[in-house]
Amino acid sequence: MGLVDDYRLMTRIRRFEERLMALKDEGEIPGSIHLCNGQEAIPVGACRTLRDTDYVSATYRGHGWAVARGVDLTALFAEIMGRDSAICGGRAASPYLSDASRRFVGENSIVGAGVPIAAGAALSAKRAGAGDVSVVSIGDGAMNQGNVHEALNLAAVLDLPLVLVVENNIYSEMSRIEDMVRVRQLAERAAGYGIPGRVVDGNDPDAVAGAMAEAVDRARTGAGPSIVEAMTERLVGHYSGDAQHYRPAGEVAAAREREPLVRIRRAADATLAAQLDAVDAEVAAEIDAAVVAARAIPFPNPATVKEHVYA
Ligand SMILES: Cc1ncc(C[n+]2csc(CCOP(=O)(O)OP(=O)(O)O)c2C)c(N)n1
Repeated sequence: MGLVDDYRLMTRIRRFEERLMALKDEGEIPGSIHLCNGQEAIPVGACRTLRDTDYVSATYRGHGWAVARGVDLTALFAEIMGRDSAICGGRAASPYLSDASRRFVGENSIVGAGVPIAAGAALSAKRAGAGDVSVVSIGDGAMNQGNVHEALNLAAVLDLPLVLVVENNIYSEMSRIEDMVRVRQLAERAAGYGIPGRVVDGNDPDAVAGAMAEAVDRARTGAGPSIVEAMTERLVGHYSGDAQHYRPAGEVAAAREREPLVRIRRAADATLAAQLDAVDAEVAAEIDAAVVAARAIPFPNPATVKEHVYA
C-alpha cells in the first residue's frame, strides 16, 4: 500500500461518515451515531498489516474499522439506515454492526466489552493453530474498565494472539484524559501485564502500520499480546448531537490542521495533488452509488422481529 492507497481508504471512511451525517439530517438514520472523523489513519494503518482470516473488533466508533476491513459500503449504509442489509439485516445499525465474511467480529456500544470478546476470538485462533490474530480497538476511557484488565491479563498468561489498539483521542465522552488517569501514556500499563506497549502517532498510517506489524508478528508467532496506543484527535463530537462546548476554544481548529488527510494534502506536489483529486472524485462516485443501492434495499419484514433473539 502506498500513500495514494492510504489516502483513498481514509477518504472513503471520511466521506462515508460525512454522508451518514447528511442522511441523519434528512431523517434516514434513526438514533445517534459516533464518528471517527480525524482517527481514520488508525484502522487504515492497522488493517494493512492483517490477513483476511484475522479477526477485528471495534467500538461504537468503529465505522472506520469496518470500511478498512473491506466491509461492503452498500451493506454498511443499508445497515445503518435500518434496512435489511446483507450484514446484520438492519438489527445492528451503527453501534453493533459486524460482518462474519470479513471476520469483522464487530462493534460494541458497551465500553471495553469488545476486549474479552476479542480475547475469545484470539483463543479460538490459537486453538485452530493457523496463526491468525485478533485485533481489538478501544478508546482511552475504556482502559479503566475492569473487564479490559481481566481480558488483558488472561491474554498475557495464555499467550493469546491479541493486539489491543487504544485510540487515545484525549476525551472519554466529555472528560479529558488528565482527569481520568495518572499515567502519562496508557501503553505504560502494558508493563503490568508483562507485555509490550508502544505509543505511536495515530494520525500517520505508516507509524500505526509499523507498530502494528511488530505486534501482529509477535501474536502470530505465539509470543502473546501487545498494546499499541495511537495518539489522535476527534474532529467532531462524541456523538452526532454533541456541540462540544467542553472543548477549549481553538482545539478543534488546531486538530484540523494536523489531521491525516490534511497532512497528505499539504505535503503533496502538483503530480500527487492531481492523483489525490482523482481519488476524491472516485470516492465521491463510489459513495453516491452505495447510497442509491442502499436506498433500494427494503426495510426488514416486521414478522421477523423475533428472529436472532435468544432468551
Ligand atoms: C460500560 C459502559 N459505561 C459507560 C458507557 C457510556 N459511555 C459511552 S461512550 C463513553 C466514553 C468512552 O470513551 P473512550 O473509551 O475514550 O472512547 P471514545 O468515545 O473516545 O472513542 C461512555 C462513558 C457505556 N456505553 N458503557
